Amino acid sequence: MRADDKIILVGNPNVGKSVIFGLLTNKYAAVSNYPGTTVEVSYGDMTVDNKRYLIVDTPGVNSLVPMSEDEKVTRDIFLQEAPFAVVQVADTKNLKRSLLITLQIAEMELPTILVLNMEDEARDRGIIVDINHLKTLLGAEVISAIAPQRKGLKEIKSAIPHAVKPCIKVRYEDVIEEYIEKISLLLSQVSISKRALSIMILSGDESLKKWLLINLKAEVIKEMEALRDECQSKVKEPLSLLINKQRLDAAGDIADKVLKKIPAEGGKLLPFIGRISMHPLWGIPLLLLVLYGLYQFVGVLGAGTLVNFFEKIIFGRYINPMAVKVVELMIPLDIIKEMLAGEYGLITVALTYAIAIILPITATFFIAFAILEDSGYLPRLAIMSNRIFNLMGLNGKAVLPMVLGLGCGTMAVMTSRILETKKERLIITFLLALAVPCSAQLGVILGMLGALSLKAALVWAGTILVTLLFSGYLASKVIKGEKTEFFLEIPPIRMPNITNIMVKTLGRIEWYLKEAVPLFILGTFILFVLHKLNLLRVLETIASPIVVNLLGLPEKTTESFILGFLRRDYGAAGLFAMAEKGLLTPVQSVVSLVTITLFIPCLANFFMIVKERGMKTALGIVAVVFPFAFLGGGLLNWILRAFNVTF
Ligand SMILES: Nc1nc2c(ncn2[C@@H]2O[C@H](COP(=O)(O)OP(=O)(O)OP(=O)(O)O)[C@@H](O)[C@H]2O)c(=O)[nH]1
Ligand SMILES: [Mg+2]
Repeated sequence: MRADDKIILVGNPNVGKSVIFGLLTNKYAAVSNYPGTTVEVSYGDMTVDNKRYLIVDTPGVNSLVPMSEDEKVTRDIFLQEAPFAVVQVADTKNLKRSLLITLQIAEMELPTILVLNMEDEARDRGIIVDINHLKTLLGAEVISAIAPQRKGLKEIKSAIPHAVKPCIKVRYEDVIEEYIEKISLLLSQVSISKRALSIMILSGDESLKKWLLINLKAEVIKEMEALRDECQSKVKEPLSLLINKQRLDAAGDIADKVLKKIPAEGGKLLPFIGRISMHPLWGIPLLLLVLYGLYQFVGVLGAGTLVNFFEKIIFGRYINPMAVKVVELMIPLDIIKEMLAGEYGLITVALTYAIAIILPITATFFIAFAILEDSGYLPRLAIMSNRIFNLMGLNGKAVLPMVLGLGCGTMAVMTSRILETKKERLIITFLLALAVPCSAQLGVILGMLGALSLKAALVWAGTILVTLLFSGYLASKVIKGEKTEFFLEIPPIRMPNITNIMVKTLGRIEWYLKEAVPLFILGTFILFVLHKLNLLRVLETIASPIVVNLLGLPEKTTESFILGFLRRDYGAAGLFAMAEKGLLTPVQSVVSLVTITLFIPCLANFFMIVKERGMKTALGIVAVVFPFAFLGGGLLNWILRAFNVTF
């Protein structure tokens, strides 16, 4: 058995690569109905005929000449690994676009299998592909598939050991061909063909530079660059454009030969919903409906009914009294007793908050969010908000990470890789840290606001939105860099897949229990220690000018802010518990909620920012966000009191 037989799964964004990866390897990779779900490579094993292969799932690409960071990840895989074969997953509805990538892989001279996925949706639109003819034209295996129904899966598996190099070849115009030859002569053998690499170099792919510097001598690179400039001087259009155009023509020719149109047989309802969801006017009632549904499901069912049940009944009547009794009986030391079941007890506070308050809320939010992710609504929301985001120097594509931030800011920082410029990525990271509440926190906030009034909810949402727009606008003025054109692939509206939603929700709950709950226990323990050393009082006194005078909150709120350092949702949960006990007036509730929403990102998010943008940026963001949160809360407090607003 050779361990190095790698199979690379590639294709355009949102075509089903991760579904196929999951089926081949029995390993779950996130699947959603929007482009850019996968931004990092994942690996899994598969065995065919007693032979093991390593399957590599990659971020979707529109071309193997990368435009954004996630596309670069995929291109780099080709340069680093010499794959045994490439499985290209294509959307049958978009054959021409897919063939553009097929031609690039063929240029690399790698054994290839082309999977024409989403056959069901293509058929609904009356699109049929002559598979046999396409096989002959490409000189490689072509398999049609409907991944979620496992159709084509067996065929893919059994084709992998016999994959062959496609024989199709794009001939570029003579000058380009001449220079491809010349540059090839300077190259030594790499994992992809010299011809493919020469074409990449001619395309002027900047992101290739680092790799070239490592693998070639400086004078060779200089010579190649001179050749490229020479070639450029002999043609009118930019070489990259010309090369792409000629490849596109070739892809178009093939598509024309194999595509057949039949009468469409698909339903009308889903496409109709898809259209109105982006309509400048009708899109708004639909958005309100979605928000209302979210509020009912997360705010009323999750934060109301379920929390009540878990907190008051399960924990309040059974677990906590029992824990107190058991601790009383079993533990001899008073201090340990207090640590487990006292005012800052690990069982009576940490577990109760984590399991009885936050878990039901996050679980309902995870379900709702997974449904939205699977339906294809999120990219449509991006289109709708394009204009607002333009004000902030961002395009609608940036809404995607923002909306995903409502799920989890940490993941969203990673998704910002789909944005093309550094400026956009930086602004998004900043806004995510400042003003986008994550699912856990949002749920708790919704729950608290639900108990107050609609007016309170509107004031909270309004303040956050104004802050978002204002700081986004400022950031776009301060941070230098160019703006890119808006281009976002809109997938069709699909019926959400129950299994996928369940797998995803369970995966996220598992993540929550494993990573978040221990942190919460740690947070409560820190509070306990501070309390025992009498430092809590000292801290509260130090924070008093800000918490009491500026924000107009009770001193005890400082504890929630301390918890908020670990995770913002714990901060919110602390407030939730205070409000439940009647320690916060409605105005104080709203002010504290706004402050905790704007509060610094949680630890996990902070580390992700460090990983993606570097320590300096991360610290810079915290240094801006922290005072901003208190100033924002303070300002709101002042306005609410000045105008005598009640809720
Ligand atoms: N109707 C239909 N839907 C499919 C098919 N294959 C995948 N999907 C859906 O298409 C969406 C995208 O699937 P993913 O596996 O996440 O796509 P991907 O290619 O990994 O996407 P990125 O990681 O964003 O590049 C999901 O909502 C899937 O459920 C298919 O054959 N038919
Ligand atoms: Mg994927």
